[in-house]
Amino acid sequence: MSKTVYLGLGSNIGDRVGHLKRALGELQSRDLRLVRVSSLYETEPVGLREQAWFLNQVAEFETELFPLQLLQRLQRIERLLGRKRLLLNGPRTIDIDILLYANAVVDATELQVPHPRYRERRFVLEPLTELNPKLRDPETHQTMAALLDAVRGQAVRRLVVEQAQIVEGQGVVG
Ligand code: PH2
Ligand code: MG
Ligand code: MG
Repeated sequence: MSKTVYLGLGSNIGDRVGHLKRALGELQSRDLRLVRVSSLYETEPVGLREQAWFLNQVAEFETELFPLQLLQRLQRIERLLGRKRLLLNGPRTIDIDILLYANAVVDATELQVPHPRYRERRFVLEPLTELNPKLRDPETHQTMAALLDAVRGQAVRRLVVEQAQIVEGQGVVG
């Protein structure tokens, strides 16, 4: 049985658009199929404020991978794209987080799903709401649109880029 998962991508070092595109290209595979992607959002850093603005995006996938298998896949791709873990919440070439995995709640040491901080982060809720405003949080049962309403304070800017440019040559339409 395949599951619907939402992944959050972020980059604030170097060629940010290039890193997001490359991550989406590397993620797509037989057991992890891209369904659709949000627009790109330029977002003010949350947590550690003294760093460059991020580009953030959310992508919806279908997968047969279990959550911990998916996590390993994401970490391999982060390493491939040159991610170095120097500073908690610090600058990164690419960060790929599991935001939601179907209706599952996972509480392991290595992985918590839903992502433990996504409900406070406009840089995630804005693209999630763009993709699926009626989607409900498996724990609080609030919709993404309702969660987004609570975090309007953080600055985000939607970049107007053609979808075709976002997932270059990956055969995704619409
Ligand atoms: N990621 C963080 C910490 N802060 N801020 C923005 N705007 N975007 C991010 O992706 C981000 C962040 C930790 O993963
Ligand atoms: Mg993160
Ligand atoms: Mg992460």
